[in-house]
Amino acid sequence: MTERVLIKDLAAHPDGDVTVSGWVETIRDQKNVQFIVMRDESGAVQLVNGALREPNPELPNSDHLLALTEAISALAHGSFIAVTGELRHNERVKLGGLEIEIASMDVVSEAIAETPIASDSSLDKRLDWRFLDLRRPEQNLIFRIQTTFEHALRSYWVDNDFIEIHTPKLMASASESRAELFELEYFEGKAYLAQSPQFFKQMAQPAGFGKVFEIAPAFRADPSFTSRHATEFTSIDAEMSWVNSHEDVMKMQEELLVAGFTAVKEKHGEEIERLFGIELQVPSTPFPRIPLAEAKEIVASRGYVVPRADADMDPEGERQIAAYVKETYGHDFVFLTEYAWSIRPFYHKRHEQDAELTNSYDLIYNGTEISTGAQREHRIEVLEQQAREKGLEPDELSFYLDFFRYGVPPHGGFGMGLQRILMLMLGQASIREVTYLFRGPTRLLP
Ligand code: AMO
Repeated sequence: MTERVLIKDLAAHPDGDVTVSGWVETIRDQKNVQFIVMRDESGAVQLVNGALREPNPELPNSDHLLALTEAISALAHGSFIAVTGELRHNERVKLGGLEIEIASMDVVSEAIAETPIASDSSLDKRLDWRFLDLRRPEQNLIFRIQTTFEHALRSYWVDNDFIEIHTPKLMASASESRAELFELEYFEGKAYLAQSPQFFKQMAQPAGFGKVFEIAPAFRADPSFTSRHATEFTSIDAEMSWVNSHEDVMKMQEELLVAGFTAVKEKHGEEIERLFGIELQVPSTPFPRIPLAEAKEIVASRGYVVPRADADMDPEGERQIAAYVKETYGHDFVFLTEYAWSIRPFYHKRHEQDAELTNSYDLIYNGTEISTGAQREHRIEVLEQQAREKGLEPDELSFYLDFFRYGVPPHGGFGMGLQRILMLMLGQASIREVTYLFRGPTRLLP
């Protein structure tokens, strides 16, 4: 057998002997000819065999051809096969303009003939059989896009002198709020799963790291079944020293996103258009910025009043402000800024001119929140006071408050949900579609 060739490389391969391997996607078993569409991680190719149904003593390889024909007839969808044959470029072949005439086929791993899911299966059923669902080319593309996107973010950060950190996910306290907290037994005591790397990414500031980032799991015991919530998701986090305000954080985040979207468009733009019917837009900078209070007025003037004047935008409010921004600025992103202190965590820095507001923002993309960012309060007395105001027990936070007692530069950062970005980028209805293995209140398997 010659060396395995990936299907995407066949177009540039000369006619002649090749070996390809992958799984059987479709079979057309006709009397005189058999066609297999075989897929691998890079694409699909048509394999063809001139069927021999009866022994033919005039053919020197009659036995071999008979056996091959029978083996193809017996093939189950999904089986993994390795095929050696003759590659022929032929414009009339719809699939990629080439085909391989099978010389020999090895059924490497047989599939059960009945496939448990079909193209019209429900999302839940597909997730039960996620490894089969992931064989679809759209799914394969999603995870290649994810790879490119994360790689571009990392490259941006590395080029800009950020240090990559890996903070622990087992914690002794809550990392955001006591709500949505997973508690687990930890030897003689209790531990909690990290809801965010918040405290430990901030620790890098007094540690003198300057600028840090992390891409890692975060856990939220959120019982909701919305399209945008998971109990475990991938959090993209950054934190940097010496920011003057949240504006510096937004500037970095928009540059970062431009780097990510540019890389995805360059590498996968055509396929995204072909498989998802979406022409990916690389956002221009600066992204529009609208103070939250003003955004609520704009939304109200469009006929939708966000319930509870003192609260965050609700999903409909987010959709409305995004529609306004799209109509007015032609932009898919908008920073909503200056959130009220009453709805922000204790570690956000209050506005110098107006203590009711904070130096913080949310980032909305295509009508859904993808990120929260802020300048942090770094003055220990103020931070302790803010923790008390939020009803937190400074004792329980002492490990965190200690970070601020030995000198710490002003700093700020953001957290951003990877799956939300992918969902919105690719026009998917739920983060379940873009999560390798989704975790929700009723899903721990597979
Ligand atoms: P926040 O709680 O807003 O902020 O989370 C940041 C981003 O994480 C994503 N996200 C989720 N994605 C899927 N399922 C969930 N249950 C879920 N919860 C959050 C969202 C959200 O915008 N420490 C702050 C960030 C900071 O200030 O640096 C934080 O965690 O995309």
